[in-house]
Amino acid sequence: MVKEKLVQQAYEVAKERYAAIGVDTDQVLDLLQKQQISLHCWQTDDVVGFERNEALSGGIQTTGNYPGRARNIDEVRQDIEFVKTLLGGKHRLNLHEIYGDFGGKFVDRDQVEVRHFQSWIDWAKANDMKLDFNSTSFSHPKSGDLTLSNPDKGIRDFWIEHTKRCRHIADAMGKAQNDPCIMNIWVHDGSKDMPVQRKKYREILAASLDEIMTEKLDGVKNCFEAKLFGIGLESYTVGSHDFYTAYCATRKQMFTLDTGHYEPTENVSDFVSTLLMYVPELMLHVSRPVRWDSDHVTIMNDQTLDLFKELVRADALDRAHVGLDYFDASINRIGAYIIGSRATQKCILQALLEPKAKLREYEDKGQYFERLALMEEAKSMPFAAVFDYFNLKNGVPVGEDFISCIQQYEKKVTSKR
Ligand code: RNT
Ligand code: ZN
Repeated sequence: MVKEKLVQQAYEVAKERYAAIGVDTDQVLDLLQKQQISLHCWQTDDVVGFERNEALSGGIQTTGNYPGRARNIDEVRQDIEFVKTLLGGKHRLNLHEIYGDFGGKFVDRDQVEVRHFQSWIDWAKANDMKLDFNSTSFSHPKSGDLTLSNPDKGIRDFWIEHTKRCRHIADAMGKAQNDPCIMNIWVHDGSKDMPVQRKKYREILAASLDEIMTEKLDGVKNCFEAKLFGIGLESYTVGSHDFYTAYCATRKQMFTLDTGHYEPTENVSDFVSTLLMYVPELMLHVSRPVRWDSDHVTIMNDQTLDLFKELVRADALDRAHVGLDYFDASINRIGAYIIGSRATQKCILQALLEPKAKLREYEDKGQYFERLALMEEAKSMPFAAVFDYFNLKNGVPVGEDFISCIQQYEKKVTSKR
């Protein structure tokens, strides 16, 4: 009770402080309330899925063996249902094809059907969540180094068939939820050492993608994820940033920007404004690279803040779909979920609380000292009071209170797995 009162009082003070710099916190809270985050199902089980129960391939890797990994579809659902109770707002669930409900049978990737996801569609409806989807070209005997860009027609056709089927599944999800399902296409295709026919594989990839996209399906919106390199695929990535920027621009498709897929010294936010000029929408994979695309848990760091600030400054937050993409197996996986989702919300909130109008005015007048000064001041404005109030209003734990909730869940559920 005491805490509630303090949170309310702090919010009232914060509201006045923000009003003084031209920011309406109630309006911002409405925007944050509507901002959905697509929760990546793969944080629950280290990207293993239910197909063959094997560790990852395809140049990505989880490290750590903290106990409590979700081992089956019921445990994944149980974890997501719990995660939902700790987050303010309404969120989506992002599934990979390997998380299908295969009923204990082996279903190869070129055989997957909508019916393998019917129980997810029903579950999502019952839990008031919308679904997003991903084709899965890694962790399979035919994954190798090249999938959709493979010169071997047999292998290429296998993956084309898989991805087409995934579009049908996503379409069914979108239609069932009356809102397009965002389907991401990421293939790890690349090479450990220097290929001499770089153009050839890129041409094949573009042709495969064009073929996959021929059928018009209203329930699905596709997005294409670019990458710098994968483990064991360091010298060449077929679907590089320039490849997908050009592909998405010419095909008018959504581009997936994963914050782990850039050089450590690059600031991802710098790519946003250019992409927004030439592609219709962005899908974000909010992650945290540490020295490489390590997929550490997202935190409220400068990179993530800058990304959302850039989107808000460009009036384009509504053109971005926010998703998470990290997989940390070294700490409590549910804790990792909440830390990353809440950090993302905090970054979005801070971006929305920036005194945008005033900053633009200073810039237009060439008042650069004033612009920098206000930017700096905005950083230490009481945004946390607004975030606490958001959580209070949503009836979810405020501040560090979520730690004990996760400890209880661990005691009762995950430690028994
Ligand atoms: C890999 C990509 C991709 C995957 C997920 C599991 O580097 O970021 O998005 O992490 O599809
Ligand atoms: Zn990603």
